[in-house]
Amino acid sequence: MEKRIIHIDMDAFYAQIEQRDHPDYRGKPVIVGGRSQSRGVVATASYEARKFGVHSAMPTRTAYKLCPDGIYVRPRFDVYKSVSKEIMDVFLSYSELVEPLSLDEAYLDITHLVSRERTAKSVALNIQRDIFEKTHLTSSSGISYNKYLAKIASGMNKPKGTTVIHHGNVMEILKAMPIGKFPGVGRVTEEKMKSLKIFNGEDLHGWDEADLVREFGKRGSSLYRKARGIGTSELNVDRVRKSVGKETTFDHDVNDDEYILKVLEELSHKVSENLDRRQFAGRVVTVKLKTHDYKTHTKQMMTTNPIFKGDEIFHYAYNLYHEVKEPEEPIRLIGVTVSHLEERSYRNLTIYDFL
Ligand code: TTP
Ligand code: MG
Repeated sequence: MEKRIIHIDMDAFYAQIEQRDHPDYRGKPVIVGGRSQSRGVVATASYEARKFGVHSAMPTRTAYKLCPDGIYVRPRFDVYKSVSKEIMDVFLSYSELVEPLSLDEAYLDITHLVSRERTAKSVALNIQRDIFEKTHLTSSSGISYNKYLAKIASGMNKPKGTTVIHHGNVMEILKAMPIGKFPGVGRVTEEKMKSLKIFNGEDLHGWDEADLVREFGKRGSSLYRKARGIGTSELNVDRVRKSVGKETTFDHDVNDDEYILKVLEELSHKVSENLDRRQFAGRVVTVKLKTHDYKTHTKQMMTTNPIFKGDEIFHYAYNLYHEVKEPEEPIRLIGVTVSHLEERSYRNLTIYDFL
């Protein structure tokens, strides 16, 4: 089955954060980077500064000549890292399958979230909205059926873009693309391509695989495929979240069953919301509690079918609670987890899911 991959990339990441945190920088050319006098380079520039020709990796000295009235600031990596973490949390609330590429960009496999009623594009828009609500920062997204096309798409309408590359427009986009913009084509390769009269995707498309391999070695095959919209959709995911759990610590030790069960019911519904969002269901329910002497007790149970509804989770949690809770012992923490997760349903996707 064909996958649905989203590539998300924050707009002018460092510079946008500086503008967010310093309202007087907004709407102005902001350049984040090393010292202007000596060897420093530009990390990034706001879109206002880019109009002057300033860009990443340019010596700050050069930037200063192009844009003498710009606001030059030193990077605050701690802040950027904590924002990056917030973004990552948003991604993980949509999919287990997230491959971060740097602080401000990642691939997400959202195949399981797409249906007739819910397009991949609407999922991307929701993610961008959530990022904005959480961080007050804008991002751009690209949606396609493999990774490199999703990445190309996210760069097509920056800033605040949401761009889909599907089977109906892929060749048109690739053929018109300057050869230097193809992923994997650096400065040196670009020059060689041009000397071979390959200026864009259409020129590249005209070459045989064997000829490309002769000129560019192994990379020739990859370029041959890239000219045709073929690429991998497998994410490199090292950490897969295999369970969803919620817990509450009480202000003081509690021994009121009615009250504790009410909390447990709320937690069950929160777990359900999280599972629902990612279209997952699980086969094992675990209840955990900590007694007043900080000892942890857990009890788990296998369900007959994968479950995800709040009431179902609570049904199991209710029984488990009565098995694990000692009547005389007050507790200070209660939690419920659903694990052994699986995707709720698969269906075949078609080109129409993109539209
Ligand atoms: P990018 O995503 O490449 O750039 P950007 O987010 O600033 O702008 P946009 O995506 O809208 O084109 O890089 C993310 C951050 O990484 C960037 O804000 C600063 C840092 N960075 C460097 O420090 N040096 C570099 O050469 C590049 C390219 C980025
Ligand atoms: Mg970016």
